[in-house]
Amino acid sequence: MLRPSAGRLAGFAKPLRTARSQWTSGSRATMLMELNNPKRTEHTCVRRRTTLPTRLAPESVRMSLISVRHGLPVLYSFRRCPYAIRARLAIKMAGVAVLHREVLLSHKPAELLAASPKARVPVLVLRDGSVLDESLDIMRWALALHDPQGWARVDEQEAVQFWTGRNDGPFKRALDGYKYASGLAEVSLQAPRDEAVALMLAPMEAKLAPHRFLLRDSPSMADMALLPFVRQFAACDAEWFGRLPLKRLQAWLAHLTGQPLFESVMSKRAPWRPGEMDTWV
Ligand SMILES: N[C@@H](CCC(=O)N[C@@H](CS)C(=O)NCC(=O)O)C(=O)O
Repeated sequence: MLRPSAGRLAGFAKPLRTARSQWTSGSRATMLMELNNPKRTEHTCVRRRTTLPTRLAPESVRMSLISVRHGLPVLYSFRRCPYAIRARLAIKMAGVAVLHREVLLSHKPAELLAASPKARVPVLVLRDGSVLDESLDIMRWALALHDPQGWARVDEQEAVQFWTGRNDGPFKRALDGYKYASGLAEVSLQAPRDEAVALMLAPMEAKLAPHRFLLRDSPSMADMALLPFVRQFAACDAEWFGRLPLKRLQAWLAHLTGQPLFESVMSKRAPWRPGEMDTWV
């Protein structure tokens, strides 16, 4: 179970090679080191179907010991964090087994701070001790190992960068302005809300006219990386969002958040405490 068969590994050879050219972030060196590590097969533990319970039952203790011995990557995550959600989506889609440590942002464990002084989630600590602490890098890492639905395509790299750049920059700032103004006077939330619609949601609506998803008729990394943020925007005032003349975007959001994949990465977990049994993603 924990060591992928030769057939599975052979299946990974192509995605691993193609993804290498897509990495442009600061963690590139770290990830190349990881992929060049001949032992990488030991942590690319793949479960095709995620049937294991998210909390380890007593009978799973043996499995847990095996996984610890094999040193699975450790994911520090926070359930509602949109960056962590996108990372979990890619990890789950790839079927890569990682140990999940749910974090309270108000009480971050020392292990997380030691791994990444940025003190943000998500953080993925790999078997060789290298660290990925940018959500998009974690997505690329997971999809480079296995990308059964072709979310990450080399020829879409620029488009993904365009959308995620706009999302993680100006849209996130407007979203925060809107979110934190919710409950205050209407006038203080209008400006960031309108800005978010103008710079992100309306252009997304336009992109969804020729095809069902942002770049094509099937979901890509762009869709999955933006989804948690659009969801957060919509949740600020679901009624108001529902009245927007953005029918394609609303259908896109409802469809993707209604998928079992999305639901499965949103399951509730108790915060991890040092010394406690880890759970699987
Ligand atoms: N650029 C980072 C951003 C991650 C981030 O900002 N995460 C937030 C939670 S949604 C965080 O950990 N904030 C630290 C805090 O609130 O203490 C990424 O893409 O992973």
